[in-house]
Order: sequence, then structure tokens, then C-alpha cells
Amino acid sequence: MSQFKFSVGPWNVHTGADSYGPATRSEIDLETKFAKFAELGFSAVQFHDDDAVPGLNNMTEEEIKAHARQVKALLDKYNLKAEFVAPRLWMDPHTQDGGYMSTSQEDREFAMWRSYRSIDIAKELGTDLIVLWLAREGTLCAESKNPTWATRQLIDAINKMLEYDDQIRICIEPKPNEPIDRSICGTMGHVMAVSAATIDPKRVGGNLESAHAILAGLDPANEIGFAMAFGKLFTVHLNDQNSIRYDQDKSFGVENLRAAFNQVKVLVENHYGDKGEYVGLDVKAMRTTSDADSYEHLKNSLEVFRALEEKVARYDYDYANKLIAARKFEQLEMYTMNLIMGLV
Ligand code: 3MF
Ligand code: MG
Repeated sequence: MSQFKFSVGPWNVHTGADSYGPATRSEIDLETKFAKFAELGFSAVQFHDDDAVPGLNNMTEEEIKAHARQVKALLDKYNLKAEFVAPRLWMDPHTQDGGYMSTSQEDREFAMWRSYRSIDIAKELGTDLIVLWLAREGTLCAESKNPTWATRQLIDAINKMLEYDDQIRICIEPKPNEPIDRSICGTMGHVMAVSAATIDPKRVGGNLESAHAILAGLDPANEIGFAMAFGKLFTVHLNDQNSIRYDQDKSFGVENLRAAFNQVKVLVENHYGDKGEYVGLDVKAMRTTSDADSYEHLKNSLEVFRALEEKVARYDYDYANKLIAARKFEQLEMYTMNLIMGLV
């Protein structure tokens, strides 16, 4: 048994299509995914605005809310909560060059419209959390945007969301690049600075994704700890990543078990989850995975997390603290390795 509650997004179960080739698995409808998520032990679902309300661009505000209410009923049926809603600001012709930081005023207004609708949807689904993955907020051509202006656009956009609803919390999921070349808000440090500059910093936090931290050349556990020092780790996207290359969203722990152990350790030590936070996954099945195995990567990620949670529970802090006091880091490292390897 885990002390944590877990969440997952419907996009974590996908067809396997990528930029270089077509789907390798069949589409699965939302209700089937919900049923399976519940069966696997997840407590909550993460949403993009259009995961919850497909085609919302062509719907009225009332139609959008009504559709979201149907999704809420479906969640209730499987005893699932909604964790967050994220405006999908990267698929639309209006956001080719970003949303909040687009140099086109019309595009920026579209981005705000989608953000307000995401807040409406979140409220209907029963959550107060909005996640902003700033996919295209940066530059493709370095000279195309003034980074100072772009940063202020982001702060303004968040302020407008905070003003639109006085309960909503905004959570930035930083990523240094991909699909954009140079991100404006690429790490947890950037997120904390942006948060502090808004009109209500305590309602603005971060979502640390392991792979995104690795892409930035940073350690996911330290990024988690950093955000927690400010009380601003609103959620996490645990996964794994082989070095600095395309974003891989591998199952949690499969590339670097020690780094995964340290992520679990920092979450446990700092009482993550005490304020209702979920341990969120953002993992992708391999392209070669069959229809029958569509959920295997989710199962594997949970299994690795729970196994590491047990290791953390068995961590001998008295012994570790003695080694730390004596600066016997070779022994501390080997103790940790032996624990992970199952030798102590
Ligand atoms: C991309 C991501 C995204 C976000 C999601 C929710 C598609 O690297 O991690 O997954 O997690 O959009 O904000
Ligand atoms: Mg993510």
C-alpha cells in the first residue's frame, strides 16, 4: 500500500503515432480509459481542456460547461476525481507561435479565451488547479521576441486568470525546449520567480516533470525539493528520460533508478501529498507496444514507485546521518546502492 494518491492523463494511453509514422495501436474512448485507470489504482485524472470538452472552440460557454458536467458524472461513476485542467495551447492555428507570448494580439486573446474556458471546465469537474505547459512560449527564431516582454506577457496572463476566479490555482509545468527552441520559462527556478511576480504568489506554483528537468540538465529530485521549499509544488509528472534528447516520457525509474529513488525520497521526506497533492504520471508506451499492452507502462511506473517507496521507508536515517556527519560519502553512496539493489 502506498501513502500517496496517483493521477494520470488520458494522453498517457495513446495510439503510438509520432512525427515519423502513423498509429500502431487503436484509439481507446475516454470511459474505457477511466474504467482501467480506476482498476489500476489511480484516484484522479488529469485533463487538457479538449480532453474533457472536444471541439470547445466551436461551442458556447454554456455548451462547454454542460459537456464538462457530463464528464464529471463519468468520473463519479468510476469514483475518480479530476486533478487539473491544462489549456492545450499548441494544436491550434491561433497558437502557431505561442499563446500568451504570441506577437499577435488576436492569438493572445484566443489563449486567454482558452484559459478562461479551462477554468470554467475545472470548476465543473470539481478541481481548482490549472496546469500551464508552455509548449510554444518562447522562440523558434531567437530574434523574433523580446524575452523581457515575453516574460511580462506570461505574468500578465496568469494575473488575468487569478482575477477571473479567486479560488483557482495556476501551476506552470516548465520545460526548457521542444517543441519550442528556446523556452522563456524553462525550469522550476523560472517558475518560482514568475510566481513571486504575480498578484497572488501563493496561488501560483509548479508541476515538476522528471523528463523536463533532465532535458534542462537538472536533477529532478533537486527541482522537486526546490519547489517544495517555497510550498509551491502543486503536482508532479513523474517519468524518465535517457539524457538530453527528444522528450521520451519513459516509465518511471526505467533509465535511472537511483534518480527515481531520490525523487520518491524527497517527496516522502517533505510530506508531499499532505495538502491533497497527487503523484501524477506522464508516461508514454513504446511505439512497438500492442493494443493488449496499452496500460502496461502505467502499471510498471506504479510498481516501480511503490517499490521505491518501500525502500525509502526502510532507509536507515540514523546510520545515514552518522555517515553524513563523518563525511563518509563513499559509504553513504554504497549504502544507498545496496538498498536499491536489494542487498540490505
Ligand atoms: C509535454 C508534456 C505535456 C503536459 C500536458 C499537461 C502532453 O512534454 O509533458 O504532455 O504534461 O500537456 O500539461
Ligand atoms: Mg508533462
